[in-house]
Amino acid sequence: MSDTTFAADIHKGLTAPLKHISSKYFYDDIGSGIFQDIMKMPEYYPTPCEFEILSLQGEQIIQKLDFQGAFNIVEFGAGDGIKTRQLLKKLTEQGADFSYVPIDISSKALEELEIGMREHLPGLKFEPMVGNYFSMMEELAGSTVPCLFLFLGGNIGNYEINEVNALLSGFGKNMKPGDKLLTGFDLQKNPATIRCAYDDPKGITKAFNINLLHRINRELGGNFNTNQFDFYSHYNPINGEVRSYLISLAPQKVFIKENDHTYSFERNEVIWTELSKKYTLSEIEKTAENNGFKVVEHFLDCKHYFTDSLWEK
Ligand code: AVI
Repeated sequence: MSDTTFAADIHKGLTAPLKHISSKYFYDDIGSGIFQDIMKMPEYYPTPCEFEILSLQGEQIIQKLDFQGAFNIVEFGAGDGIKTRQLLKKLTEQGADFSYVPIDISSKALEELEIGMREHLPGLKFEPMVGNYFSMMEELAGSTVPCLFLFLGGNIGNYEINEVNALLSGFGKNMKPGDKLLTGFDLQKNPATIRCAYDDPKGITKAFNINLLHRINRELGGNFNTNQFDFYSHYNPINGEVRSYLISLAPQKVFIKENDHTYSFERNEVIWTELSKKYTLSEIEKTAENNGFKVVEHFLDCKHYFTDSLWEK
């Protein structure tokens, strides 16, 4: 079945002066599988760093929550939940009275998450919500139970600054005084370390990007010849931005049936596919302040590559 929003976004992106495809389209079933492979690559440090933070500093994070009685842990886009499970395990061991409320637009993703959680934490109160973040937060806003909101994995780095502010201020509007938000931010570090994480020698990240073209072929009846596109990723240590691109290797035309449109590409023309912004601690603090939050504490891994930053409304 074709998706009209996807088709319209692709048309808009491929007819813009700087061609682009939103990174949210990476995550069809195949792309999500490739992302799992990325997270296992030795070069992709964010996953083990955040795992370390949640495994070793769970107790300190819990102490800072300062919640009395029952509370909710609400997670935006939990993925496989392996990192979150480290924190939930600590809470369970301490006998905390909490419900885990993962929010996702995919009910399939939530069903898979539940299987993994139940296997490891059989007594967990698992109360999934299917929908978009803001409407689900509005539903939760009526409850008097304090909430810890989780936005982990460094996903915030994939948003441009205006989107970051819209997202965080939207979160803030739906939070009660005393509610907390724990957000994963990838930190600026040796540029070579970052470059290797986003341009791996086995070409897994390239396959992740090329899958966008396969997805257009599959779902929108495109005729991209994916051998005629390469992948290029660039880290700018001045502004902390990794920007990734697909590069057209030849002058070529691509027809997308769903849009009944032919798109032209020049040799070496780029399609921008992803922003992955790396932050400094002072940028994180400014971002919190600009959106009405107070930083409670930054929890960093031992290499200081990544932080889960705890904020209060
Ligand atoms: C999901 N997101 C935080 C990943 C990142 O690091 O920006 C997506 C990714 N793109 C390339 N490698 C991983």
